[in-house]
Amino acid sequence: MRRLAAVLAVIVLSAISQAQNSKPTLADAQEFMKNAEARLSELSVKGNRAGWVQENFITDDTEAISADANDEISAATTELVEQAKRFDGLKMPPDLARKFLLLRLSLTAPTPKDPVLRKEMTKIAASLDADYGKGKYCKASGECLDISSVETKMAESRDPQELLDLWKGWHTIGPPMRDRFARFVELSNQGAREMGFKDTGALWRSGYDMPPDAFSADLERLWNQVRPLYLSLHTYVRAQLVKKYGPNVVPPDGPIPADLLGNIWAQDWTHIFPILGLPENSRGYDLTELLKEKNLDAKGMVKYGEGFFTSMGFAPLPKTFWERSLFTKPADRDVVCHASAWDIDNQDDLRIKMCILVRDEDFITVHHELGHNFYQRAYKSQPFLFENGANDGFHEAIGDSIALAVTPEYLKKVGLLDKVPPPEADIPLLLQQALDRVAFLPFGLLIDQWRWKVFSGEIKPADYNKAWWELRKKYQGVAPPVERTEADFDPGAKYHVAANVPYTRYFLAHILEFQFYRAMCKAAGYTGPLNRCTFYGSKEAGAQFNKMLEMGQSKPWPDALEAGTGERQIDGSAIIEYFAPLQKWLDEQNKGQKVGW
Ligand code: X8Z
Ligand code: ZN
Repeated sequence: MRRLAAVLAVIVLSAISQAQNSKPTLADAQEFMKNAEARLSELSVKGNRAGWVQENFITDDTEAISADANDEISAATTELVEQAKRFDGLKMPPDLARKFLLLRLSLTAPTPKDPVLRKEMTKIAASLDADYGKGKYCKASGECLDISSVETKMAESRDPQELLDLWKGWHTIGPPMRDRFARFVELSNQGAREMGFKDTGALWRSGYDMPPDAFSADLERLWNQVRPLYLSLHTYVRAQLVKKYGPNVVPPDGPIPADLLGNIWAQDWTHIFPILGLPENSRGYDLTELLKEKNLDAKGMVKYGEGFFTSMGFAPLPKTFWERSLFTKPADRDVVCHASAWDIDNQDDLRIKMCILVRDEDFITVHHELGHNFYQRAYKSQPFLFENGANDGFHEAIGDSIALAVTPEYLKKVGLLDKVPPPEADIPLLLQQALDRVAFLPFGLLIDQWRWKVFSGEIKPADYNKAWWELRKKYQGVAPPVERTEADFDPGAKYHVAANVPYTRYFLAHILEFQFYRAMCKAAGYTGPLNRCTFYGSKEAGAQFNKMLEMGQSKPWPDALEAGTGERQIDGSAIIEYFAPLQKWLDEQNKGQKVGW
């Protein structure tokens, strides 16, 4: 009898386990995804609140709270990715299959399954972000400069000694991050491998609706398209800097010292316009001056940004945006000043956090950040996993494409400028624009060329800094202004490395934004030269743009691109067309000069 009972028990148990192992159905997958999205959505709100507080009030406690919240998100995501494996091979409708794909890609810092290692990693991530936010250059005199002061001084000073001192000073924030960064790379790679990726870089490259290698090849194609334009600009700027500082400081046929370009990372050269050999008033106006003349404050600048979007038919920002955003640097505490846009509840609680200065560069950045917020609101009715940019480059390009439409004609329309400058001002205005958008291109590309190799192990910690400068020379044609060694960790002095934000998105954005801009000009019925087009007030342009925005990440990005522009490829022809008159002019000026370094 006993034996029979035992046999029966075995039979029953094996039937139960068979039922559990039996092939899951489509209904199971739908149910799983519904629950997964609900759980992640709730955790993301918690994570956003913790992140907001941490970056607005940097203390040991807020750092710990934020690390905990991220730990919870990572734990849940890793667990869901693991559980989702049982649906591998199940035939699903494209929408659902896309959600499973996006779930696997959703962590930019994939964590190991082991909770001890996972906690170690989320703590490191929070501490690096906080270190950057707290970062200061403290001089021997005891005076300390935060990033806003360093940036202002780098923009204004023309004294090579002072520039060098500021450059070296800011880069002292890097070395203390080095060991934690290396450990972060190890742990995150372990997490990526456990999810089935070769390493974290491979995971990042998988987010573009094509195989990761095809994406790398596409970047190369785009870079080759715009590289000649960059070289023309580099050659002209270098020749002018040789005139200003002499051949002993700036080698006429070598890379440009990275501290002379008006920006601590040499990624945006707009501030050196006055030393580039053009007459002082050649642009017809100086946006910084206009903003100051109008006595605009930080909030006033954001109001102008909002006004551009509403003129195109977008609804105004909610009241809470104005109550909860941070527009100016608080005097009494450390905050992460690096500008960012937030969508706290994945619905209407939109905010920006930015230490705005009344100057042209920040006017553009305000539009950049609002672009994120208007995108977020446009896709808020999508399911949770589709609440994102078509790809991350789209998210970065929205506000920038609006900022391109901040032309003299626009400034006149909104009462910031009295008289539109004559056509002769076009070259100076285009040069000004190129110092921002074209100078940035190689920088936008190289950060992740470095990080992808760091994640793959091709660049070892012992070569972090050497490899960094090799890439900066190769792509940007800049050199460190003073000898560097492996006691330095210069990548850590850039926010996105410290905060683990992927960077290729900005390279893509700087190409896409011209495509968006050209398409909106067309939608607005504009037919003149591209660089003078504004679509301020065009409801047609707004409606067309919105078609792309409201899709979020629900479809592969070429579908979204098509909805917004009629094109299916990311392509440099719009940026080339925009700058064509300038490139012709630059090449005439550059006759007889060596191109490259
Ligand atoms: O980080 C940003 C934005 C926030 S997403 C201000 N940008 C990059 C940078 O500052 O390095 C915009 C341009 C490139
Ligand atoms: Zn951005």
